[in-house]
Amino acid sequence: MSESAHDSSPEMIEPAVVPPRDGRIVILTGAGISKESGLDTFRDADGIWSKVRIEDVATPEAFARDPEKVHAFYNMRRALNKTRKILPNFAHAALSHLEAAWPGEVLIVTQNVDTLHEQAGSKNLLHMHGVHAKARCNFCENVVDWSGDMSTGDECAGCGRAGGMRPHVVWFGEMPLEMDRISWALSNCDLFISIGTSGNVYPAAGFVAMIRRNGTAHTVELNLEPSAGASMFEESHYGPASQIVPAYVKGLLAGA
Ligand code: BJW
Repeated sequence: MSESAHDSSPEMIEPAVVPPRDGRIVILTGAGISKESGLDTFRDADGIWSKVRIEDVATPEAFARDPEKVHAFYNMRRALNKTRKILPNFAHAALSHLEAAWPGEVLIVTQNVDTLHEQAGSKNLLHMHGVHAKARCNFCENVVDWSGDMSTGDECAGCGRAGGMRPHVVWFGEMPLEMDRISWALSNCDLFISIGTSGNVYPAAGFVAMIRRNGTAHTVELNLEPSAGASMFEESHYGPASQIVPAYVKGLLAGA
């Protein structure tokens, strides 16, 4: 079945398929869900990668070559987010409500390095690309909360060595986090919903194809516009996340 719609400000979206009441739901989120909270996406016209080159700031090679440049990029983003008063929007709130109200299990796998899902109250959450407000020591792998600037002079609270602290985010060429738990969840879910991601970055971009090969779960895309992988989804709804996510969640819970 193929269902596709451009839903403008709907009150409720009736899902094409509602899983059984004890069904498992996996939700993949990307930068688009946080856009209306005031955070930039990566690949939209005004996105982060329109202002800096990935090769300069988001690879382990860039960090090895010029760590202060990479620190300056992340310090700038951390500082900017503090001044902007970034808060969860209706889409984050709707997913938190879904987790609380759905009789089965709901897991959010987010590519986002912000913490808006947890601020909205989501509990069952995996950050596959890390967290912006954390730092990791390259020497001992110790992970700590980090809210201010970071530099090559910072010492690790775990091993005491200086020069190894880096943002706890996943750069290109690095293995995303929690992949074992994510693979298990993808293989054992009844419904897979992808929200606010352009479908350009692997392995997340390949999740829908993996699920379609297994044929175990219904697949839904909720995005502002069709993503790179749009044709892989069995159902899709397009519009701002703050509108279509609450409307879809309302329909899902009404059908449960
Ligand atoms: C709205 C909206 C609104 C707007 N409402 N929607 C060749 C082929 C295939 C793969 C590769 C290849 N060469 C290299 C690779 C692998 C590489 C990769 O995928 N490269 C591609 C670019 C080709 N991937 C990796 O290296 C990853 N690691 C890896 O693969 O390890 C090996 C492995 C093998 C097997 C299994 C497992 C692993 C690591 C990727 C790391 C990504 N890191 C970043 C930076 C994080 C830190 C930071 O913030 O600085 O993560 S890059 C950036 O992209 C960030 C995001 O999480 C990620 C995804 O972006 P996202 O979320 O999709 O955002 P956008 O901007 O792209 O899209 C936003 C969407 O929202 C758009 O569609 C808008 O329309 C929509 N939108 N407003 C709803 N209001």
